[in-house]
Amino acid sequence: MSVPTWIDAWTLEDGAARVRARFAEVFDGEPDGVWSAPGRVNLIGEHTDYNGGLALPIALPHRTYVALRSRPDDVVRLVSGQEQGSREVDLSTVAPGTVEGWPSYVAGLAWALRQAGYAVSGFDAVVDSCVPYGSGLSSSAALESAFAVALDAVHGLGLAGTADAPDDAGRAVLADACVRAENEIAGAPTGGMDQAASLRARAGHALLLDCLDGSVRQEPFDLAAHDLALLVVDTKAEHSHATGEYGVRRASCEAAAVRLGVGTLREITPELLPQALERLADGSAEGDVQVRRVRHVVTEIARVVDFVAELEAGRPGGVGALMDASHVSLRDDYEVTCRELDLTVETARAAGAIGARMTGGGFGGSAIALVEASAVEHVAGAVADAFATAGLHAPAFLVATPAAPAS
Ligand code: GAF
Repeated sequence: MSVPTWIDAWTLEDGAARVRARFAEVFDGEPDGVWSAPGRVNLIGEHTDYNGGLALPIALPHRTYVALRSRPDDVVRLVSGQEQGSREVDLSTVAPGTVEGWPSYVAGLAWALRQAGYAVSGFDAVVDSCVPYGSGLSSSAALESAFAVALDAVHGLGLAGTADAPDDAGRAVLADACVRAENEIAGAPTGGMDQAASLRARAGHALLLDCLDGSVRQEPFDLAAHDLALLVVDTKAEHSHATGEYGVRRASCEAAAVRLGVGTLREITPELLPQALERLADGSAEGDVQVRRVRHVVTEIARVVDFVAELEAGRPGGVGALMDASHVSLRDDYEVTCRELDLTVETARAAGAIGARMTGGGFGGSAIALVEASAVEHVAGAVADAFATAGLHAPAFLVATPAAPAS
């Protein structure tokens, strides 16, 4: 039996101490402060955000930490605990395509805040993270969101509120800036669920996000009270949304919406779905692809509604079939799973999971399994064994509990 590797979350104190100490070392002196923001897992509602749909993420205890000191000029100097050396960006030159790699998310955010009319200057910053990178757990949104609350604080923008009394409307503005940074400067055409989760989720709750109007509802989410647990499996199959297939999926949905004469696919209710699919199926290969993409989006939005109904009825254990159906839809209709994700889901189910599905954008990344609390080790061991037998990289595991947003 393989021994599962667990991805530990740093404590807030440890994360802050790491970036603070490194800051003193490389930038001489103290930062103005330390901020942090969580990664996320999405419980259900995948590839619905850019279609005006519903999603249900939780914030993870795994966070990205930033020690930052404002500068009077436009220079941004960045140091990461995950690499050697430093990066420098001149904020006055930031535009689509001008910044490479992870600094594009940070400089892009400062750029987006300026575009929105907020006076933001340069800064020196050290960043470090226990959100696994490239694992579909929103390391990029955690990075953007940590800088969003940092810049909000040092420039007194008054958007984030306090840790005890977060300002949701202001955080929605910060989330929009993060999305612009990601779409326009980092070049990843993502939807907005991840930034909303990192900035607007609440500890102990799942965030019901309505991407049509940006409204949110906090749904109490306490699996432990039901002797359940949410096991997250980082399959180590790397993915990136700045390249290729994610954008192709999004373009296909947008083209289908145009053909159907709707603003977003949210307007296609389950009742309207059969006739919409009939219209899209024009005998062409692209028509056939759009049929499957739209069927996923519409049924997935309906599954979010049903999932929330189970939670509100006090039956979190009743969502297993919805998770399984979500995975099948993402595998067969949306075609965003991969061998590692499918193997994880099949193995977890066979080992007794109540439900399992990929989470996030797919093409690699992570899957989640709802399990009896007493079965966490057993299911994780079964998945680790299955990967070893298949000759795949060893996956890593964590147990997700809904944690606090950026602060
Ligand atoms: C990625 C994107 F960043 C999100 O916006 C969302 O579309 C998700 O994939 C799929 O639900 O995480």
